[in-house]
Formats: sequence, C-alpha cells, structure tokens
Amino acid sequence: TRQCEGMEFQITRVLAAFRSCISEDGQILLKEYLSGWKEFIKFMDSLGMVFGFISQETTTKINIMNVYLAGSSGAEYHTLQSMIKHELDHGLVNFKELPRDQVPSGCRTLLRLHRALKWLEMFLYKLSISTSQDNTGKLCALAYEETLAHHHSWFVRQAAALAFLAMPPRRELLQILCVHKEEEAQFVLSTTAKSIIRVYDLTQRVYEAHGMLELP
Ligand code: 1Q0
Repeated sequence: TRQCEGMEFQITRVLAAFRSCISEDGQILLKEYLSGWKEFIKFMDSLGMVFGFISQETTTKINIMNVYLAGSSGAEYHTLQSMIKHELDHGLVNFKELPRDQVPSGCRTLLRLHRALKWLEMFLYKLSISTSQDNTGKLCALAYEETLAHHHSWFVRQAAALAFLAMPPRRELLQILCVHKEEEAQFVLSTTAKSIIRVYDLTQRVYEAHGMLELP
C-alpha cells in the first residue's frame, strides 16, 4: 500500500543515516546522527498519542542540537569530536547542573540521545530474535530496564511503563515497519540494530575518553 511504501522508505533512511554517521577517519557526523533520530520520531508518531510525550521530549533535544548546528559556531558542531573540543575549549560543557533558564550544552544534550540510542538498539535486537508469541510491550520494557531506565527518575519510569502498555502487538508493529515475512523481519531489525551499535560504541568511547558520561 501507499502508506507502506512511505514507511519502507523511512526505515531505509534510518539505516542509511546511521550507516553514514561515521566518517572514514572515525568522526561521528552530527547532522547524519540527528537525521537518524528524526526518522525514529516519525515511527513513534505513527504509534499513537500515548507516545506523544516521548516524541516531544526527543524533539526538544534534537531542536537544541539544531540550534547549535545552525548557530554562529555551527562549523564546530560538524562532528561529535569537534563539538567536544569546541565546548571544552570555551568552557561551555556544563559539568555542573545548570539553572533552568540556561540552554544546556551540546555535549550534555547529545548524551541524552546517546543513552536513548542504547535502548533503541536493545529493543530492535530483542525484536529481531523474538517470535510471534512474544509481547512487544514486555520486550520494550525489558530493553528499557536494562538501559535507559538507569538514567531516569521514578516519575519518568512510571510514565514510560504506561507507554509500554500501549505498544502495538508484534504483528501490527511489523506491519508498521512494512515487513511481512519472518526472515525479512529478522534481517531488517538486526541490520538496523547493528548499524546503531557501531555508532553507539564509538560515541560511548569518545564520551568516556573525556570523562563526560555523567554530565548532569
Ligand atoms: C516506541 C516506544 C517508546 C519507548 C520509549 C522508551 C522509554 C522512554 C521514556 C522517555 C521519557 C521521556 C521523558 C523525559 C525524560 C528526560 O528526563 C530524559 C533526560 O533528559 P533531561 O534533560 O531531563 O536530563 N530525556 C531522555 O532520556 C531523552 C530521550 C527520551 C527517549 C527517547 C525514545 C526514543 C524512541 C524512539 C523511537 C521509537 C521507534 C521505535 C520503532 C521500533 C520499531 C521496531
């Protein structure tokens, strides 16, 4: 169907974005990174209203990054590594908690997306090895508890738990992804998960090397 063609195009774009995220010299390209995220948001929006607050939160983070990328120091935000250097050199990394009215640093904002990417990768992986008997909400919750939940407050964890209950059943989810055969589902999901893990691991190493894994 028409709608399916659109969605197929989008998952191809998720894959393409994360694959093109790493330059030949091992830099994480931020524009590509963010475009991968924008495709995920489209998926989320097609899952329904309950996911609105998650989608909203993700969009807020992406918008902060976009402002930096389009700003007067935009060129410094070409890659993760150049952003870190720029913000470190100019004392812009907020190593301490900021007052609410100040715009958080790029390093701190991207770290939030980075943590969420681990959840996404884990969820895609779990889906790729799941069977028709599995409950997607449960898989999603498990992936969340193993990853992103460690960084979230009690309140956010309760809200996330509610969203998981509204997760469409596996068959419907695969339809949204436009995969109809089991083998195809495994392939698409695991390929996407693999392209994400490469980006995640490299990002993790760069943050770790700068002692930036716990920015408040
Ligand atoms: C589609 C299923 C959604 C499952 C969601 C996972 C749990 C999300 C819980 C998010 C709650 C957001 C509320 C606010 C959180 C912030 O406190 C937190 C930290 O930021 P800050 O500024 O307070 O320090 N923010 C974040 O952690 C940002 C990231 C939020 C979650 C991003 C989830 C991204 C999901 C994307 C796409 C789903 C598409 C799935 C398609 C899969 C198809 C097989």
